[in-house]
Amino acid sequence: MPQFANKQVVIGLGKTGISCVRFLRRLDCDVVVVDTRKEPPALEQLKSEFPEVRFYSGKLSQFDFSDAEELFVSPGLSIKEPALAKAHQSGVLISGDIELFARAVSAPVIAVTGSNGKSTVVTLLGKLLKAAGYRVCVAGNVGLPVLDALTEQQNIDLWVLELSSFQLETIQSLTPQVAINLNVTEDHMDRYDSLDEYAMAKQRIFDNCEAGIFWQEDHRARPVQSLPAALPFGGQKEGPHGRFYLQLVQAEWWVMDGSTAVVCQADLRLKGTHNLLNIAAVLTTLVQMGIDYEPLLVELKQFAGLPHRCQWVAEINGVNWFNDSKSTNPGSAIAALEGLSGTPAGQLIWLAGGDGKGADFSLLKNTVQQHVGVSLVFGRDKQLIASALADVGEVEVLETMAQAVERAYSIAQAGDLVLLSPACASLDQFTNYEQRGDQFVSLVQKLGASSS
Ligand code: UMA
Ligand code: ADP
Repeated sequence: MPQFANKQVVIGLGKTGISCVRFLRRLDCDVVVVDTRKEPPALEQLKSEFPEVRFYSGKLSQFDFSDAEELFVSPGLSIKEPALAKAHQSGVLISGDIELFARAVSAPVIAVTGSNGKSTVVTLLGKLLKAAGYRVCVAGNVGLPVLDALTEQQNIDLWVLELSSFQLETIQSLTPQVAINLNVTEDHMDRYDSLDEYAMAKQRIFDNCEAGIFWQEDHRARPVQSLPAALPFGGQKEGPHGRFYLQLVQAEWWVMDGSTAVVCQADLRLKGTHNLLNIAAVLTTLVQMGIDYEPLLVELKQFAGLPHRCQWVAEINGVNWFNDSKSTNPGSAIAALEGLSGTPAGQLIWLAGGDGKGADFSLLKNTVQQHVGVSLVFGRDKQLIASALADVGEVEVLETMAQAVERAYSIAQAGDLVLLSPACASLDQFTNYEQRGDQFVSLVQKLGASSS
C-alpha cells in the first residue's frame, strides 16, 4: 500500500496533472502522482522530466489519502469519489490547479464560466484587451493549463481564465477582479445529481470577486450572494436589462449600449444571436475595467470566432454547410439552430449525436419543431435523441457522422443549410470535438470537390 503521509498528491495525469507536478516540484514539494489509468497521457513526460516522482495507477478506492498533506485533483475526476470524500472528511484539503494558481498569481484575473460561450468570450476578451494595450494571457479550460501559463508567461498584467464547473469546485483563494457567468443550461449530468447542483458549482466563480457579470435572462447565472458590484448583460428593452442588451431594429439584431446601437449581426463575422449576447458580456466587462470600447470595435468586427463553433465550411450547389462540433450539450445546439435559422432560404438539415452525458434531449423539442426540416442522428445516444424528437419532425437514425453527411448531401436542395451541432460529447466515436469537426470539414470539402 503506497504511503501518502505529508505528501502533495497529484491525482490525474493529463494536462492538468503534469502542470501541477511541474509547479509543485519547482517549489521543491514532496509530490506523488495517482491516476486510475495504467498509461495516462502525461506518463512519458512525468518519467522523463521527474524520474524521482512516484506514480501509482489503479482505482481510487484502493488508496487511502487520509494522511496526505493536500490533494490536487484533475477536473476530469469527481471530488465525490468516495476515496476523495473520505480524505476530505479526515481534514485533507482538496485542491486543484486553479487553487495553486490563485495562491501564486499577483496580476488581476478576469474569470469566465458558463455552460456555453466560455472559449469564445475569453478569446475575444483576450484580443480586445491586447488591442487596448494590456499584456494579457488567456488560459484555463480553453486548453492552456493555468500553471504552465503562469510559469511560462512573464510580465502579464491581466489574466483571462476560462473556468469549468469542475475547476470551480476546488477553488478557495481566487479573487477575480471581474467574474462572469454567461449562462447555465444542462451539461455534465453524468457528474452532477441535478441542474441545481451544477449551477451551484458555477456560482463559485463569484466568491471573493470585485464585480460579477451575468446574463439577465438566466436566473441560474445570477449571483446568489451579494457582491460589491453585480452587472447584468442582455435582457429585454421593455423589461429589466443590462447596459448592453440585444434589440431587434428593422429585422436586424443589434447590441445596444443603453439607447445607442453599437454593432449588428451584419457588421460581424461571428454568427448567431448567441454571439451577440457573448459580445454584450464582453462589452460589459471592458466598461467595468474602465476601458473605452469604441476604438476596439474594429477588432471586434474582425473576430471570426473559433473553429468548430458555428463555423461556415462551404457552399455546395447552393447549400451552405456549418460546423458547430463544439456543441456538446442541448443548450449550445439550441443556440446554433436558433442563431442560424434566419439564414437559409430553404430548410435546415441538422446533424446531431454522440455521447449525451445524461442530457435530457426533450429540451430540444420546441427548437427542432420550429426550425429544423430533417434531423439526422448518429452515435451512441442516437436512439435517445430520436425518441425525444419522435413527434416533432422528421428524424433519421444513422450509425456514423460520415453516413449523416452523405445522407444530408443526398437530400439537401439549393437554399438549404446543413448544420453539424451534435448536442453531445464526441468521445464515443472520436478522440475529441476537434477531430469530429475536422472530419466533418474534410467530408464536406470532398463533396465540394467531387461536385465541381
Ligand atoms: N481521467 C481518468 N482517470 C484519471 C484522471 C482522468 O480516467 O485518473 C479521465 C477523465 O475522466 C477525463 C480525461 O481523463 O475523461 C481527462 O481528464 P483530465 O482531468 O486529466 O483532463 P486534462 O487533460 O487535465 O484537461 C483538463 C480539462 N479537461 C476536463 O475537464 C475533462 C480540459 O478541458 C482543459 O483544457 C485542461 O484541463 C486545462 O485546463 C477540456 C474539457 O473537455 C477542453 N473540459 C470540459 C468542458 O469544457 O466541457 C469541462
Ligand atoms: P464553451 O467554451 O463554453 O464550450 P464555446 O465558445 O467553445 O463555449 O462554444 C461552445 C458551443 O456553444 C458552440 O457550439 C457555440 O456555438 C455555442 N455557444 C457559444 N456561445 C453561446 C451562448 N452564449 N449560448 C449558447 N450557446 C453558445
